[in-house]
Formats: sequence, C-alpha cells, structure tokens
Amino acid sequence: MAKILICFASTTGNTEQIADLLQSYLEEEGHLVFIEDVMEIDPTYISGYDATFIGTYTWDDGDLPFEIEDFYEELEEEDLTGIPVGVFGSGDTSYNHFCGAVDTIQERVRQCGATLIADGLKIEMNPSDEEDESKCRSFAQKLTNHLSE
Ligand code: FMN
Repeated sequence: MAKILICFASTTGNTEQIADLLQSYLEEEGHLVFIEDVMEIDPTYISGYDATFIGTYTWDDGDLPFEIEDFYEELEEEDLTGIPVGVFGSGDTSYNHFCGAVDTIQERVRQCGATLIADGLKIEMNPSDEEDESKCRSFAQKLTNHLSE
C-alpha cells in the first residue's frame, strides 16, 4: 500500500471530478490517498508521499490558472529526484492550446527531477463517458505499476 497525494486546481469542478475518479481507482488498488486543493498546500508536501498526482484546468491561451501559479513558482525550488508524479487536467478542445497547463506543469516537474509515470492525462471538460473513465483508470494503473516495479 502506497501513500499517494492528489492535489488539483479546479473552479467549475471538472478537474476535481478527475481527481475524485483517480482517488477511487487508486483506493481500489489498495492505496492510501490524500486529496488536497492546490491552494492549501505547497510543493514541499510532495516528498512526504510515495507518489503524487497534480491536476489543473487551463486558462486563457493555454495558461496556468491563478490557483496553481504559486505552487508552480515554488516547485522550481524542489528536488523531486526519483519521485513518481503524474499530471492531469481538464480543458476544452475549442481553444488553441488544449490542456496547455498540463504540459507546463509536466515540464516543470520533469525539470525538478521527478519520474513522470506517463504522459499527462488530458480530459475534454469532465470525465463524462466510459472512454474518459477508462483513460482515468489506466492513468491510475500506470502509477500502481510504477510503484510495484
Ligand atoms: N481550455 C483549454 O484546453 N485551453 C485553454 O486555453 C482554455 N482557456 C480557457 C479560457 C477561459 C476564459 C475559459 C472560461 C475556459 C478555458 N478553457 C481552456 C477551458 C477550461 O479549462 C475548462 O472549462 C475546464 O474544464 C475547467 O476546469 P474546472 O472545472 O476544473 O475549473
């Protein structure tokens, strides 16, 4: 059983729904999952867990939303060498940079030395059908596989 942190930024609840799904799938796998609003924590929390999922929606032209900006800035100071991290988010394909914030966070996490468990999980709005649920389950599974390697 691993201790896993899921932190996220969400205004209308779509990213939170993804976080909730990931939490339930990880719990089914027997993990202990802690879910936090990204504004309530800082990146030093990450080293207190076996693995972390970071979630964000995307704002403006592929930008980070303000809720995660401080976390993003502070991440630069963290050494996450060898820590498994997955980045997920919700976006809208009608914008030019679909889920651009997921890519931005992922790049920062990579620069901090974290081990990315997979390419970022990008969901159109909220996880609304079986295909989305399956993508979320598979993303959670990748983390579990990673921890058991
Ligand atoms: N989604 C994208 O993928 N790329 C964008 O550049 C983008 N810009 C947005 C700008 C505005 C003003 C608004 C209202 C939405 C934008 N979105 C964009 C869509 C949101 O990311 C999407 O609605 C998301 O599901 C919101 O997540 P939340 O419910 O977790 O807050």
